[in-house]
Amino acid sequence: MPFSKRTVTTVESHTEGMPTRVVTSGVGEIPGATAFDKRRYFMENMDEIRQWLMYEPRGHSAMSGAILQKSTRADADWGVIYIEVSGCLPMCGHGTIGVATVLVEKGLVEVSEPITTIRLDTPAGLVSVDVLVKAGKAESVTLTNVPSFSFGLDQSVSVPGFGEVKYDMAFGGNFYAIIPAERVGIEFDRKNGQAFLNAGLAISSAINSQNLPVHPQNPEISGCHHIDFISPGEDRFHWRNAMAVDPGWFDRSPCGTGTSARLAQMVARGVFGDSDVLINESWIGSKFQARIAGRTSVANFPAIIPAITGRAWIMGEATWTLDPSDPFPAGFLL
Ligand code: PYC
Repeated sequence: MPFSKRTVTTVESHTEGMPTRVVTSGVGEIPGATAFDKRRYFMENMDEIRQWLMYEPRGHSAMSGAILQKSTRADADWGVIYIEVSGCLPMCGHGTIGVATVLVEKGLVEVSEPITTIRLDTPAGLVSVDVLVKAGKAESVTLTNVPSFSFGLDQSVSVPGFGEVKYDMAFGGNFYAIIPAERVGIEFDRKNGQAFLNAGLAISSAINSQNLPVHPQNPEISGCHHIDFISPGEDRFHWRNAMAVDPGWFDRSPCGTGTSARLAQMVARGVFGDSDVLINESWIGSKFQARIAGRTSVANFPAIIPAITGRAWIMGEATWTLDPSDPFPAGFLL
């Protein structure tokens, strides 16, 4: 490839409708003693790679991906740095399900049937996944997420155009503000997508300026960029969500870290127990199952270990090259 300034290979997957572009080669080893350090180094020094792969014309306004790395810890098989249009999340549930599916189906881990267990070194900590494998195919993935906790029930901020808005703040690998859809006066219907995105942006901006959430053990994890508008489903353990993400897109999957946060919030509200199973349905109707795999604490916060089950599919493989004369080496967002 004589005109290429950079070449990266990817496996393209989607998890319940949400893309995970899994980078399998070409980025090299990102410097850092831990996955969290690697994420910081990548954000400070290599962000043009994220923009190049996530923004248009190679990606789109809701693009998401993950870069495979060597693990920085002896007890993990692979390291992962999550990338998306909005930046680099410490943890991404749908991305983890996509990564696990790619690792199994592309033979990047030793596969055993019916369950292949993979341990991932993520910026948010060690995450273990159990992949249900049949005839070499990853049928579903159950991810045991980082400890998730309710950060505060009945919080409130003043939001231009909406007045005082009450929400519950919970952490599931990222911070989530959880708000019943009817509270913002918007009918839970796809035709109202833009209205939910506008409300989500206004609310997250108000939260980040008036009541910034900061992780009690890692102050570098702060801010709320995900607003989880929830709506009841068929029974008390089936919920629908419109997950509005800065700078204005919906998670197409039910959102793994969001589902973890929601579980922690339901536990804090006393409406979810150890033997219950939550069906969390995305804006496009795809579903994750969630349950409590254990209990722990994070600083002074009682926490749960969520287990989230979902499916991912490989759609293809790509080799991305950067022509030095390309006018959009870092892409663009409309
Ligand atoms: O599945 O955790 C998730 C996620 C975060 C943002 C988009 N998906």
